[in-house]
Amino acid sequence: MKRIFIAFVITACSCGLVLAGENLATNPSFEEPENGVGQIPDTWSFFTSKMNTMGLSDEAARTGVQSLKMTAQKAPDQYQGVHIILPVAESETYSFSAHLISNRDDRIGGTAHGMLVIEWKLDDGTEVSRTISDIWEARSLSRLRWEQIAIKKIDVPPGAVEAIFGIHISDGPKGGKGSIFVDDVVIERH
Ligand SMILES: [Ca+2]
Repeated sequence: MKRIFIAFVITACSCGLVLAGENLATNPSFEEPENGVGQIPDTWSFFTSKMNTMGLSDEAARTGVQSLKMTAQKAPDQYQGVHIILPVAESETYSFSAHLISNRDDRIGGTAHGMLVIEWKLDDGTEVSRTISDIWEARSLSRLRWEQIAIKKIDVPPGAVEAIFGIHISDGPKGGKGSIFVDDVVIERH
């Protein structure tokens, strides 16, 4: 009986079924690649308006030994971030969260701010809509404790078949300075 049960579990996982509460974010703690300081985390893609000033760091970690360090570009109106893309379907509901902390040695400042964003896409790549978390601002982000930022239980909009889950940082109208660390991303399907 035990053997049959194990076989069932393996089958269920191999065909892509997702159990409730499973974290769909790949490389969620930014531990891959190992010894990856300065690199873009495995399975994540980056985007930027100008410079790429993001990369893995071992200066801070909420779990494991690495996090994603996101540094302001020090110029007005610049933005950048990382994202992963997942297939979605109508009738599904998603939550998306991450933990952030300001770099105590190079505190985030200026007009820097950021947010989590889910971009919902149609089959032809057209954006249906986007869901944005509360915005964190440099002046209020702690350098002493990790804070969670989250989008909670959002229904997939009609027609969407793909979602881009992004962690964004913007320099704001006067430019930003300093850096933050991001760790422990969770994407859940409810
Ligand atoms: Ca980590």
